[in-house]
Amino acid sequence: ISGYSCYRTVEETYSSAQGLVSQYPNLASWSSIGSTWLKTKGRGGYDMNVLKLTNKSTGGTKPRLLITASIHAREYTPAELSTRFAEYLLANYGRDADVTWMLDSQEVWLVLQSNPDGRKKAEAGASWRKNVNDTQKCSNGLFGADLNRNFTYAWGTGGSSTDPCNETYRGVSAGSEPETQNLQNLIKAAFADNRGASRTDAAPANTSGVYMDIHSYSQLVLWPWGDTTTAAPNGAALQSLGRKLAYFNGYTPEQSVGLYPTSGTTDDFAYGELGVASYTIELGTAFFEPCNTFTSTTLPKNQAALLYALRVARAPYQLG
Ligand code: 0X9
Ligand code: ZN
Repeated sequence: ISGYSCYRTVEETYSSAQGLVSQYPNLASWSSIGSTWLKTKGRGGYDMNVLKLTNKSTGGTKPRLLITASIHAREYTPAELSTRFAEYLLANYGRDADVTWMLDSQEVWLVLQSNPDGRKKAEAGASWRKNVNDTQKCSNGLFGADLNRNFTYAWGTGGSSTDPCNETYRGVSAGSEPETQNLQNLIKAAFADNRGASRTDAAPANTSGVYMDIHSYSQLVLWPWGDTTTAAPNGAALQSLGRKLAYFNGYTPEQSVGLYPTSGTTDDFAYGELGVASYTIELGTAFFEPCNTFTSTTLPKNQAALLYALRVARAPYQLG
């Protein structure tokens, strides 16, 4: 559509990522994290992939920033922002001292398209949010599970639907969807050394890593919990970094329940299971906005926020 040509399709996103790996073999890798729902059924579908960025010749376990983008199919802006962020980091390695230091000492893992089956339906013209699991038929046509209600931590504790035809359908069981399982395994791999934060017990102050799940839209920076107004045990530190991120992008920072109650979400899983500093960013003012406002506003403001998240990923509860 004219004015929106900046949003790469699933295939274009994947080929851009593969192009980066060929261009920067010492800095980038691209690997499958598993199959989408359609692929598990042999009905087409996709591999889900992670793009990992770091200087491969400097070793040791490095702190990580994990970004998942566009888990909701019609939210195009997050995938494009994340792809541009990867391109920015690679293009500036060896040129910009800050970027060079960050890729020498830290890692960025990006899932640029977190719901490629759904995204394909959106690209075909549907206003699609969920995955495309059509096991349960829907007269309204809105089958599928909301992947951001299907994660296993405190699944089904409010703010999700038991109706398979509802846009916030939580799935038949906790972690039932292959996309959820692939993303949960990746989150666990990224932050394997961490221990979880329980409802009452904070993650240690020296916990490393930052997780960002990027959506559109509403101009928000959100952090756990989503299913209770009680502050998370690391709430003060989560709020401090959340407010700092909001300085960069100009958005409103708040605990996610303040938007509306949710459960089974990405960020509550990452924080609850692994104690990692976890945020949901809601970009901009539309699922996808005209390319001129994306390029002039949403991209630079949020690139700055992502760079800050990467800068503090070695100790977000202390540096953030
Ligand atoms: O409802 C959602 O999943 C998110 N909004 S969206 O319009 N992109 O669908 C907000 C989720 C906020 N809650 C948590 N992140 N826990
Ligand atoms: Zn969303």
